[in-house]
Amino acid sequence: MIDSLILQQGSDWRAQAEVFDEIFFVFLALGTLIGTIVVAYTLWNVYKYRDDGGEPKEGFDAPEVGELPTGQGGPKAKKLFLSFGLSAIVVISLVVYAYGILLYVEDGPDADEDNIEIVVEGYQYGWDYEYPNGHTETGELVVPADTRIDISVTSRDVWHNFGSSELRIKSDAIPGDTNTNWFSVSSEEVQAQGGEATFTVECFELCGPGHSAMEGQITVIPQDEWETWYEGTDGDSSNVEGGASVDGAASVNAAAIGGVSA
Ligand SMILES: [Cu+2]
Repeated sequence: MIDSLILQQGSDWRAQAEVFDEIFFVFLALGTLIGTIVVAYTLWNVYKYRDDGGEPKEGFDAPEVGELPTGQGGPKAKKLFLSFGLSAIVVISLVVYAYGILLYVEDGPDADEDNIEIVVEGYQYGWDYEYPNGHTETGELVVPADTRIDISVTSRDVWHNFGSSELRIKSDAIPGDTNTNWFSVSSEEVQAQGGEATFTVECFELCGPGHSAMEGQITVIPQDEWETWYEGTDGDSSNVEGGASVDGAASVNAAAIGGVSA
């Protein structure tokens, strides 16, 4: 089970939300399973070794406080080594599994350079977004579906923290420093939300009296709609070459991204 989960990440893009939900589920399921076994085994021993008022059985080596378990009838400390060994296997498996999957979260999926880089700048009390062509938006970040969005998060006044609970992303916004993160929303999700998926952005660092109202929004729309919108934005259009060539680039982009996610 653990192997197939790690391998799965190379074959397809997975949103951070999906990865974190999976880690949460794996830890919850294993914790519940092991907790049930430990509590059941404890209760069983409480019953088995209860004081029923009778005399102890012949040759029974009763455990004493402070003494290592001896493994009744078997090699010394058999149960101790068994439980220690099983615990070690479970813990090491979880560490390897979680570390492997978190490396994917760190690096993100391979976007073949079709990613979009957005500079996010926090201020008291809101968010500014700068697109590759120099266009800026305040409050609402509009991005295309099925695309890896790379964000560089910084601040122009005090410490903030840019995050979206629904997307499971969160990055410190520190003046003079830049933290990078990524997210990607599938077109299936956009369709499920009626052609436009919206996610609330909040500040997760107490930054002043307006902190609790420091909200923004990430809006994800279909790729073709986004290309049209992006062409219409002002600012330095160095990355958008205008006219027919943009349509050409857009369809090449869409084909390349389709190929990656297929
Ligand atoms: Cu803030």
